[in-house]
Amino acid sequence: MEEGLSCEETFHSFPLLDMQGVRLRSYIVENWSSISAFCPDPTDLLICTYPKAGTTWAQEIVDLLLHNGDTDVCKRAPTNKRMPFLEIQPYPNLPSGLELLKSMKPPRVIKTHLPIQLVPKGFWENKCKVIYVARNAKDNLVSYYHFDCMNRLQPQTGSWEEYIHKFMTGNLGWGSWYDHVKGYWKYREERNILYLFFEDMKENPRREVERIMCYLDLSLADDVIDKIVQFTSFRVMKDNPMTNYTFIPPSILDQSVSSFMRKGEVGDWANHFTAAQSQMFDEDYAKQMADVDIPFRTTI
Ligand code: PPS
Repeated sequence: MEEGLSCEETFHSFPLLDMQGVRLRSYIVENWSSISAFCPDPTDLLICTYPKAGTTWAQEIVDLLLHNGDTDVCKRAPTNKRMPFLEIQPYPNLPSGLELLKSMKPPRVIKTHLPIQLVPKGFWENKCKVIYVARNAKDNLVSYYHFDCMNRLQPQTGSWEEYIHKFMTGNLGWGSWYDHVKGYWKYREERNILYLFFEDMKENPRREVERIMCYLDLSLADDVIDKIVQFTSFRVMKDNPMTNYTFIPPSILDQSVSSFMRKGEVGDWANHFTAAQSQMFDEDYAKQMADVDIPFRTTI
């Protein structure tokens, strides 16, 4: 359990407010001036995602790559302590992402869910490396729905049908999935962003681990890469108390409602969408994504 948190404490959800047209938890908007003023070191690495796209998975792979596959070192602390979440201020008695970052020396691995236009400009000015993980809209939606059901800090989900509409209209924390994936896609070459897909990571994790390794200018031995692939498999990460978010108390993340490491699959959306919902979603998707050709896959 994280220091400073008690199981008995009752937590309430944060309302969503608008920041330049993006829905964000109120405390992010209230602390916006310090978040946007954050200036990274050029050696810092940023991992960006729309929520539930595979952040934790990418973080674990990166941490292992940076530590030559040393699994003991990567168990030194929970994910959120090893790799601070830039814009998060969980609760007054817990350090914010910015406070954690201040206490760490570069090079640091930093997590954000901010859309590209809200990423502090220092990351671009300092030419930091940036890894983006994108996940197909339907599976991303399903994962976010289950997370919002178990996360006491997030607004109420409403019904599944209502939630689909919230997703389609960008009325969820961190805004529109469509704008998010398109924003990073548009700038991936100009800003040297490594743009990864969750589905590719599932299909061939070794290939994607190697892509990340090359992007980080690392060269690890074959057996170390094998070890990293094995240690970052869904099963192993689900059982690892440093990656499965059991370090957050159930009064915040109630894993009896849904596990943080829930299924980790491609295509689970088919167990949730009715045929009518799927058709309605696909028609809207075609319109929202008409201006871009990002090779998302809803099955592998
Ligand atoms: S968060 O809260 O935004 O940081 O969540 P995030 O880590 O982005 O996404 C959580 C989903 O990623 C799945 N996951 C994995 N899938 C396969 N393999 C591995 N190793 C893995 N690690 C995390 C996790 O199970 C969530 O997806 P769902 O579909 O809900 O299971």
